[in-house]
Amino acid sequence: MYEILDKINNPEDVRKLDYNKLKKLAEEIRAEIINVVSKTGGHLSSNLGSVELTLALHRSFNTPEDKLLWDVGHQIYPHKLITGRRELFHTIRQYKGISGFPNRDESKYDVLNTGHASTALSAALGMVVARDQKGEKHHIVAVVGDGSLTGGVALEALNQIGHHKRRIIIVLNDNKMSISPNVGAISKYLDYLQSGQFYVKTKEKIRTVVELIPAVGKKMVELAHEVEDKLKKLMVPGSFFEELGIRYVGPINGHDVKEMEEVFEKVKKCTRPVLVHVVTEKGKGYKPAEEKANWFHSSAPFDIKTGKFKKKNGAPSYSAVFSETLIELAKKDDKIIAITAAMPEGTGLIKFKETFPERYFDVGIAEQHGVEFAVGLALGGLKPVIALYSTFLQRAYDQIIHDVSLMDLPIVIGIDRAGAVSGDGPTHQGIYDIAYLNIVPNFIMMAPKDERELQNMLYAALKSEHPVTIRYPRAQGFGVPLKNEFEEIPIGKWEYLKEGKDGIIFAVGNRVYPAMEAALELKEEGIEIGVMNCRFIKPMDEEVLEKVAKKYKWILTVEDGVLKGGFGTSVDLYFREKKNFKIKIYSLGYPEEILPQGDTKTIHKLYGIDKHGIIKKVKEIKSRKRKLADFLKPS
Ligand SMILES: Cc1ncc(C[n+]2csc(CCOP(=O)(O)OP(=O)(O)O)c2C)c(N)n1
Repeated sequence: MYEILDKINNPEDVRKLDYNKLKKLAEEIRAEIINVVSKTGGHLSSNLGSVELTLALHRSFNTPEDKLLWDVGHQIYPHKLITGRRELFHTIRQYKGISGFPNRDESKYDVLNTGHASTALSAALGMVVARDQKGEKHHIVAVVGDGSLTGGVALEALNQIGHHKRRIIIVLNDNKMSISPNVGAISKYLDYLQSGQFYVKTKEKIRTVVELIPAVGKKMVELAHEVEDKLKKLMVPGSFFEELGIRYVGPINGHDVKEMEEVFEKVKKCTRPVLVHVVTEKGKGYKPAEEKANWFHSSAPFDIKTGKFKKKNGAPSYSAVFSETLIELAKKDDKIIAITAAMPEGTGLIKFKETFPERYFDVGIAEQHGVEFAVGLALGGLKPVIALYSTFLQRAYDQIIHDVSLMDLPIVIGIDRAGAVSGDGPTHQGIYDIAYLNIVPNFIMMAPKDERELQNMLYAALKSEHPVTIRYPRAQGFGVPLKNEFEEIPIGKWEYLKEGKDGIIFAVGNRVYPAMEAALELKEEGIEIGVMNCRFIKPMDEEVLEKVAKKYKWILTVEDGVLKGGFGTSVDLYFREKKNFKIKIYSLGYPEEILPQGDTKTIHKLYGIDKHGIIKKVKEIKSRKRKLADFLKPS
C-alpha cells in the first residue's frame, strides 16, 4: 500500500501534486520497482535512475497528446506506474503479463515499441515530419541514454535532425553508463560536458540562453537565433551538438524535478531541434544497485536486504564457459582478440578483459561496427572472436554478407541468448539466427548440446579458415565436467547418440538433451526412437543423412528457432533434391508469428519443443503412420 502511488491513475494526477508530494511519490515508485523486480527480475538500475525524469516529463508535457519516445525502453517502469499500469505492474516480464518495454498495444502513452537501442531519434524525426505535414502542434520528445546515443542509428538520426532543423526535443539521459561504464570518444565528450567545473561555469549562461528563446513571433525567433548563434560557442565550446545544428541545453540535474520542469518549459518554446542534457545516477536509491549498477542493469531476482541474486544451480552459464574457454585458448595464441558490443557482463567477456586487457575491445552499442572491426582484424591476420546476442546480431547482417561471407574471413561469432529468451519478450527473442544465417555462403554454423561441447566447438572454430558461428542459449550448463584440454570436433560431423527403429529425432543445440530424455521415456513405453546430435547446422553431415535415409522411415527435426528457413527446412530440402529417398520429414520449431513474452520453459512448452512436446509429436507421427497403414490394408 502506497499513500500517493495508489492514487495515481494517469499523468494528470501527477501534475496536481506539489513538490513535497512528488518527492514522496518518487520514493514510492522506487520502493515498488525494487519490490517487484526483486521477484520477477528486470532492468533495475536504469529505472531507479529515471524516476524524477519521468515525473518531470509527464508534468511538463501534455502526454499523451505530446509524444514521448523512450529509446531502448528498458527505463520505463516509472512511466508504466503512472500511466495506468500500477495494478498490473507485478506481472511485468511474465507470461501474459505487461511488457518490460514500451508496448503500443498496452497503452496510449506508449508511442514506439522498443527493445533494441538507438532507434528513438529516427522514429521521433519521422513523427515530427508527419506532425508538421498535418499542421499539428504537439511536442515530440525522444529520451535517449548516453550509451544508446553512441549507436550508429542514433548518430545517423542526429545527422538528419540537425539538417532539417525542425522542432523536436531530445532528452539525453546521461548516467555515464551503458550497461557497464560507457565507452568511446562520445562518452568522454559527455563526461567533459558534465564535469563539475564546466557545470558550475556554464549553468548560469545556460539559463540566460534558455531565457532568450522567444515564445512567439517570427522576428523574435530570428532575433533569438542570432543571439543564440553568438552565444553558442561561448556556452559550449566546440559543442558537437551545436555544430550539428541542435541547440544544446545542460547539463541539468535529472533528480531535481523542479529544475527539469523549468528547463522543459523553456525549451518547449524553441522552434529548432534542442537537446537537453540531463544527468542521472543509475541505480539511485538502492545502495546495491548504486554500487553495482551494471549487475543490476538486467537483474535476476534478488534478496532486497542483502542485494544478493537468487541463483538457480551451480553449473556455469554458457556465456561463462565461452569466455573462460576463450581465455584458455588465448593463452596459447596471442592472435586471438575478443570483442563485445556493450555487453561485457552478459557475454562473460569481462573476464577476458581482466586477463588480456590489450586484446579485448568493447565497441559500444555498435554491432555493425563490431563485426566490421572484426573484418579488419581478420584482414590484418588476427583471430577475432565477437560475442553478440542473437537478437542484436541482426543489426550486423549486411556486414555478415557483404564482408565476412563474400571475403570468406575466419571470424568466430559467439551467438549468445540464441533461442527463446526469458522475460524480455518479442524484441529480444533469439529465434531468427539459424534462418538468416542458413542462407549465407561460407558460414559454418555450430550449436553445442552442452557446455563441454561448447568448449570443443570454440576450439574447432578457431582452427577453421572460414567464418564460424556458435549459437548457445542464455542458460546454465548441465554440470558436465569441463577441461582445459580440448578435442577438435571434425567440421560437419554429427553425433549419433541413440539408434532407433522406424524414426529418428534430429536435435539441434539445446534441444538435444530434451530429445534424449524424450527418447528414453518412449523406450520405457516400448517405442524405440533414434537421436542425432546435429551439432553442425551447416554444413550438414551428408554421410549420416544418406545412412539415416536408408534405415528410417521418418525424421523429426527439433530446434529452438523459427521453422521457415531453419534447420528442419535444410534437411527437408536435402531430401527433396534427392528424389530416390522416400523418408518423411517432420519439424518442431516456431511458426511465423510473434512469440509471446514469458520464461523459456513456458515458451518451449507452448510450442511443443520440450521433452513432452517431442514425445507428443513422436506419438502423433506413429499413430498417423498406423492409421495410414490400416487404411491401405486390403480389406
Ligand atoms: C542494439 C542493441 N544492442 C545492445 C542492447 C543491450 N542494451 C540494453 S540497454 C543497454 C545500455 C543502454 O545504455 P543507456 O542508453 O545509456 O541507458 P541506461 O541503461 O544507462 O539508462 C544495452 C547495451 C540493446 N538493447 N540493443
